[in-house]
Amino acid sequence: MKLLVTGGAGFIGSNFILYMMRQYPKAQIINMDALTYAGNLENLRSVEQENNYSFVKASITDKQAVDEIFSQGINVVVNFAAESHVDRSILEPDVFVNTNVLGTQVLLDAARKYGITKFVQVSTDEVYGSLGTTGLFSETTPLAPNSPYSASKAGGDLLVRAYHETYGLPVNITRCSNNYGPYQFPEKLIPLMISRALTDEPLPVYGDGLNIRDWLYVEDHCSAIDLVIHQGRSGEVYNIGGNNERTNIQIVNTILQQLGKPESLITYIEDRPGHDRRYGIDPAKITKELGWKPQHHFETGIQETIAWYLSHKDWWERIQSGAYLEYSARQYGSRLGESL
Ligand code: NAD
Ligand code: TDX
Repeated sequence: MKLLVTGGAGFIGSNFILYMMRQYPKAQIINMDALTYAGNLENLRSVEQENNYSFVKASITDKQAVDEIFSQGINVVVNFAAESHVDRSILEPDVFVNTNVLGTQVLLDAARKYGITKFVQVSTDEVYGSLGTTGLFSETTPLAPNSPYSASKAGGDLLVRAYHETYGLPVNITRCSNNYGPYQFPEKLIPLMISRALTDEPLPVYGDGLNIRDWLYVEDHCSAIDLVIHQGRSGEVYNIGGNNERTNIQIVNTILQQLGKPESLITYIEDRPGHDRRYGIDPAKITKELGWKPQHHFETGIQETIAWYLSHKDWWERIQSGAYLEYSARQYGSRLGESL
């Protein structure tokens, strides 16, 4: 397998590369990432010297760079590259459309030209919009995105679908619920609350704190994508989720309890515009068809995750100070002939 992972320096992409290198020591893995603020090569320090791993700094919107990489004989593509933060999409939608829609189309064109055997589009449950108090998202739930982020992800998904229907490209789309685990950028709920609680800063909870997310440990997402690469039926969508619905305030309280910090840190602030009330995934299709099962229980997974951020304080402090960007420049700047 010669695997192209786009967005491999981000949270899920870097966990996926580490997972695949453990599972398939003989696979060639190319990580292509534009190294936006969310890309952190420090996540991949443990594998950067391996012969079967390489890194290319490039944007998925750059046709020439993408063509050059595909011309090396890639056979599988997993597209993680995206702008991924809902709040940022509300402030700056254009970069979301550019990467998540147009960038996906650039990759699809190259995948077509070079005849790849599998294109996996890593998407999100947010494309389905918001649930009421009952029901779950299935693969046939109509798309109803509510934020510029989720609309741009839905746009990417529709192009992937169209390239399958029109050109017969062998694709799958995966739609996963909220991930948690090591290396998540500290702008997202769990690492943000942990890092702020540890420094006794107020914890900003949007609205009434009763919005519900369905949490999945990142490694369980990785194992699901691995199965989709190898066994996913061409053209199919697979929802991925572990049936772990929690309100945001439950998550924040769990973090406070484990860190021994007071509830007085919680500060309710104005709600996120267009804030989806509830997400919940029905994973019956991937469970039945591909035999996928999550290995991590939420109660232990969240404890381990909090412990990871506690023992990797230097990792998130280097992000907060911007020092992680210097590492990329030192590690790859000269090799790439540019200053990152
Ligand atoms: P992330 O923001 O941590 O990482 C995104 C990565 O993509 C970064 O390394 C960034 O540098 C890179 N990138 C951004 N624009 C690029 C471009 N134009 N070209 C190349 N690389 C670019 O995101 P994440 O949380 O790891 O999410 C990865 C994927 O999974 C995204 O597609 C996201 O929509 C999807 N997803 C995330 C979650 C979640 O809970 N985090 C859940 C479901 C789906
Ligand atoms: O400071 C905060 N306060 C707060 O109350 C932040 C950052 C979030 N929240 C709330 C908003 C959401 O209801 O917590 C919930 C989770 O927020 P995020 O971590 O921003 O995630 P979400 O908006 O649910 O989207 C995530 O899951 C689906 C990822 O960021 C997406 O990339 C993925 O597609």
